[in-house]
Amino acid sequence: MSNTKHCIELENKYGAKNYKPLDVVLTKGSGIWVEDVDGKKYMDFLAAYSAVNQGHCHPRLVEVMKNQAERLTLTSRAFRNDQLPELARELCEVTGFEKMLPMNSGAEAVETAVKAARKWGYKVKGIEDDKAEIIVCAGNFHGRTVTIISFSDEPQYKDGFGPLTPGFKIIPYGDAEALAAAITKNTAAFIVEPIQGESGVVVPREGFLKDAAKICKENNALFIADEIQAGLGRTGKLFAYEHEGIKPDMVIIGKALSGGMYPVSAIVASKEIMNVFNPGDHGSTYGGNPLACAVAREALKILQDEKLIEKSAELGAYLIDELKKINSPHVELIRGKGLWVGIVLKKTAGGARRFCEALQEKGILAKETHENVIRIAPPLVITKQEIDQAVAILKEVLA
Ligand code: IF1
Repeated sequence: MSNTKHCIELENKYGAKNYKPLDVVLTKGSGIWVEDVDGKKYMDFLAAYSAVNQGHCHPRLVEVMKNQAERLTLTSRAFRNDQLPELARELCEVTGFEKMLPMNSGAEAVETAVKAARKWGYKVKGIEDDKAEIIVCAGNFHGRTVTIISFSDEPQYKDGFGPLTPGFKIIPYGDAEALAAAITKNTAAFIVEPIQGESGVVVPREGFLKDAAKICKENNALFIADEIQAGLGRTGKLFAYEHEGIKPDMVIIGKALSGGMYPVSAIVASKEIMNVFNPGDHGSTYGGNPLACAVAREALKILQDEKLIEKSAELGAYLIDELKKINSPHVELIRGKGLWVGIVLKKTAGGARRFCEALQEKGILAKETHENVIRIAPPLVITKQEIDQAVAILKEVLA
């Protein structure tokens, strides 16, 4: 029996079936490359949904992780540790915000943002008790907790998980007029992905984020950007909202904050907003632990030292140009920003999954989303030569 078959059988037997992954069992990774248990090598064109922007097993992250693991890993927030203050300062300095609050997963950071926004709504804006509303967009993906799925418009994410959390309104993505119409004196915040990932790398019309930020300001509601997937270089800027020259009131960060080493997330905001939290209001056993903080500090430095944000802008534009040159009967359109691209297939193409399986065969791992989109997001450490290599394979598969 091949190692692959063995692993798949074990997982199917003992694991909950909440995923339907490609049948590739990975055991090693380095940079953009991963290797399966049967020794086959692949280019990773998903990068764990942008968590591995710095590349697999980045040597600097491995080193910091090892050193910190030997020193101190967890104190809980009942005591202080010497890594959190440094991460807090460094994260605030690179993002240009005054304060941060550390958590672990992306969903926890989104929950933190929801709690901060509601509390700000009551204590600062003066919304009547229990009346706070948060506006979100159709097609959003912000995580899997009960509160977060409560404001998803994907029926599967909610089916069987009620009763759901009230207090959310959904407007069409990219529609500033709908936001203006939906916003009321009870609106605490608007939470938005600057580019929607799960929805298929959907880039809103130019000016939408700018208009939305203005509407929020005029109505004294917080503009909150979920940059968990779009942020930290993926779109060719540190944060995707920078493409429109705006500054949100709060930013939610996760995934690549640890370069794939360990779950680390955070929100950043002004003092005024963050000060709604008092001791005991919110927290997490692992949030802000020294191992997480040491890794995140290094992950941020790698983005800067290796100029990965600039690389994403340059190589992303090159990749999109090259993909647009492919003459395929199956491709409807190519969209994206930086090294984040959705290849949207025609209805007649027979679904994106079969193309992802063909890519796997030829040594590229990519993941379909929403039936018809092949989503492409390699680690930002990719080279131009590797992009050329991948484009040649994509050309064959899409022919
Ligand atoms: C899975 C999707 C991507 C996110 C944004 C918050 C979170 C995510 C913008 C929550 C997470 C993930 C989760 C992962 C697959 C992936 C995903 F297809 F499900 F939607 F990337 F497109 N905000 N996105 O994209 O972060 O709690 O997972 O750390 O398997 O659910 P998390």
